[in-house]
Amino acid sequence: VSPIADGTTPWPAEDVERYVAAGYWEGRSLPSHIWEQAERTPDKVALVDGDLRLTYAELTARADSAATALTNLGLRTDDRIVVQLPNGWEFVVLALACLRAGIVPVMALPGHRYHELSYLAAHAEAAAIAVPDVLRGFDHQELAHRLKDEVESLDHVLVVGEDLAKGSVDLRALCSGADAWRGPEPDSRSVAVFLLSGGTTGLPKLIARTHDDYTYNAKRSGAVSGMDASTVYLVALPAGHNFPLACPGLLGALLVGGTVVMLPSPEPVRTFATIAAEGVTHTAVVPAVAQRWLDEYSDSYDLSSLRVLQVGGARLADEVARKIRPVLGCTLQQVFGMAEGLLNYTRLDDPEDVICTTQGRPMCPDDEILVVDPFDRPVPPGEPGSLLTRGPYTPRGYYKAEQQNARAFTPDGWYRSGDICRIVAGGNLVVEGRDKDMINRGGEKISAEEVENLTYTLPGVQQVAAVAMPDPSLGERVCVYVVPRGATDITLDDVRQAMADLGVAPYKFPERLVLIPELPTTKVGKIDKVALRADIANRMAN
Ligand code: J2J
Repeated sequence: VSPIADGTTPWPAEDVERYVAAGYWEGRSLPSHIWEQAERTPDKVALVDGDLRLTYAELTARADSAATALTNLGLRTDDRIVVQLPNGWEFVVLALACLRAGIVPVMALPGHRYHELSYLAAHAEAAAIAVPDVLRGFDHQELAHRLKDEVESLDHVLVVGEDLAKGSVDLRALCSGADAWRGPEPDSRSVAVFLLSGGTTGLPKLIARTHDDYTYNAKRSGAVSGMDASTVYLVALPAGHNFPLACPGLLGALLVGGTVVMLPSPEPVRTFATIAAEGVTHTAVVPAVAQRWLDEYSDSYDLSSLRVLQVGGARLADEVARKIRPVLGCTLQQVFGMAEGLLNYTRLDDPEDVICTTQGRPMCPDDEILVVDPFDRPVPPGEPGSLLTRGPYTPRGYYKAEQQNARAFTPDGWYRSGDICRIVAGGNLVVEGRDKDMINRGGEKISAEEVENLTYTLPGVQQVAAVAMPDPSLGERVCVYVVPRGATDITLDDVRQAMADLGVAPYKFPERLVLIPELPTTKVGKIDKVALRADIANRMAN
């Protein structure tokens, strides 16, 4: 039995049987499909990063060699590596090497800092961490060594960069060798990757995705977004996020023999030039980026190769959706997805109205969805309610999180997505809001509870509530309402500084603070966040 299996919640046997019988679970490891592809088209370009172009044969050879090198470092099947790498070829080679060797990458986000990474490394009991040396002025390598000193399980710091510190392993060298891989194929039911939950609790939760379910996740997504061997998929969002990773993302493209192009960010000028130069056919962005692309686009750019622009991660306004085809000349695909599993897509041949006003429908015939009232009773058709889901690629629990699982999953295994949805004609979902205490800052998910806990570390804070404030470009930003203790004067800078001192990811820092003598409460005595959200919207309008 695997050392991490006891932290996961397996699907019930009768569901497994159904998923296998229906062909969703193929009983093979995820990389076995990609290596098979490499056998078929060894000379096809698989990966492009700047001037570097790797064929399928070269990419899989590098990943094999990296798998062997990781094993030589002492890493074994089911060991975990926290991966926080920028979008570059090293990310892809390391991810494939891990999958090949059954080593489990924990997909951290670029913004994560000490506060998040120390927790992730400890909770996952990671044996290694992979980081850049310095990125955007932040010394990730130094932080990684601090973590290695503090987190008991952490033995190796793998670094991409020029300036390697003593004790760092050169990840580029590790990913450039030519050794064969001779280890066994990972079990298809074992954990392939750990993804991070979108943030509703004090600390992020880990989502264990298996080879069987994640392969299906990427393959079925690829079919729904029209991927084939002619696909050129651009990774512009952080590659460790579920969306660009596997929905269908870079893995989906590699599973069908397409080409993956890596860019460090979705900055419009460079992205447009790359789309033209590489003949990009598919890419994925969040609504804030789509808006920026619409604003920056002009006829001087050639985006004629782009067939599908996927937009998801936060609600896309209908008015913005309607501009995508006329301005950028491609088909919009709305994606309402979650690292927990369920993926909803508008289909490429849906009527324009469905594409522009809904967030699509589940990709799998055996995705189960329920829209319920606060007592978990199904609402009448067409009415808004909380979305519950189960299915062949939606795990039944978070990793080692009994308490959170009791809240986030029903006893019969439905995941409570926390989104308020309506089912409209054709079974499409419209996302109307949410009943989870999360702030969605341009697709980056921030737990209100976490921000509150961090703000409480200031001695002058008697009470605090974090809420989303509306924002024209990012959709939402973090606002904190603070009841000060006595006559203390608390400023936004105080709160931000406290969070910086604790090593919190900067995207979580509040961007507005409102001092208030007391917080409004509901009839049952809970903090009334609906009232606070209305209050901040009102303050901003005036
Ligand atoms: C409204 N809210 C949305 C949408 C996600 C593809 C796309 C996105 C994610 C993702 C993902 C939304 N409209 N179109 O993993 O593979 C909000 C919901 C949801 C939460 C999940 C993918 N698309 N959301 O965003 O795990 O609140 O995944 O429950 O980061 O984002 O967040 P996350």
